[in-house]
Amino acid sequence: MAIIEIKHPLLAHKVGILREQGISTKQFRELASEVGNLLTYEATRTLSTDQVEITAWDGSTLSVERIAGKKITVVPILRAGLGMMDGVLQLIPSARVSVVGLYRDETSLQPVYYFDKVVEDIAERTALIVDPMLATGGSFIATIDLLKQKGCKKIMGLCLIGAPEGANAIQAAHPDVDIYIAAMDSHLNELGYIVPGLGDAGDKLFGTR
Ligand code: U5P
Repeated sequence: MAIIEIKHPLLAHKVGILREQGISTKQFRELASEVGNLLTYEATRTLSTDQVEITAWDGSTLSVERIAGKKITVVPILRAGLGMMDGVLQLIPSARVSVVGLYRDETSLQPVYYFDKVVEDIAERTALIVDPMLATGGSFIATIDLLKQKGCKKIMGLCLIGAPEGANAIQAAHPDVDIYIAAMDSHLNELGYIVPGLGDAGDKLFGTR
């Protein structure tokens, strides 16, 4: 299983507003972050917990659950991934952040690498990649390649909207990686935009168009 579309009324509602023409930068930012938050809640269902003993309010010893062993690093793909990151960090406030800089060449649609700053102990952490749009899948695949090269063993992804082309590409390249997605759309147009989609997520988040 690699692509997990989360069906939830709150997600459907918020993604519907994100698609509206003329949405303000402020509202787009708020909603992208909220969807990131809701997807994090779903993706982290698979984390395992350990039992630990605490001293409870009345002085008694109590066994409670704590998220086990390996810690998380959030991996926003620059720049659009930053728009979902705050929502993720609200639920996992102590997560380290590993940034990967890629842009998509407008003609070839291939991802072009320009920067990364990944935590040193990546081999010990679960990576949670965030990028709002899964179009050709090139950006996600390049990021997963990079993280695996650095020794990362457990990788998940969060995405607002995906296209079947990208979903198939990830399933073929990295079947071990689960991507949690709020909406799966119809197809890509000739410019590599998701249809119906929401346009350019980076421009909407940063107000650059
Ligand atoms: N992208 C959009 N809107 C689209 C399609 C792609 O904003 O309709 C951008 C996203 O910013 C994302 C990147 O980071 O392209 C993913 O493209 P791809 O590498 O999956 O083709």
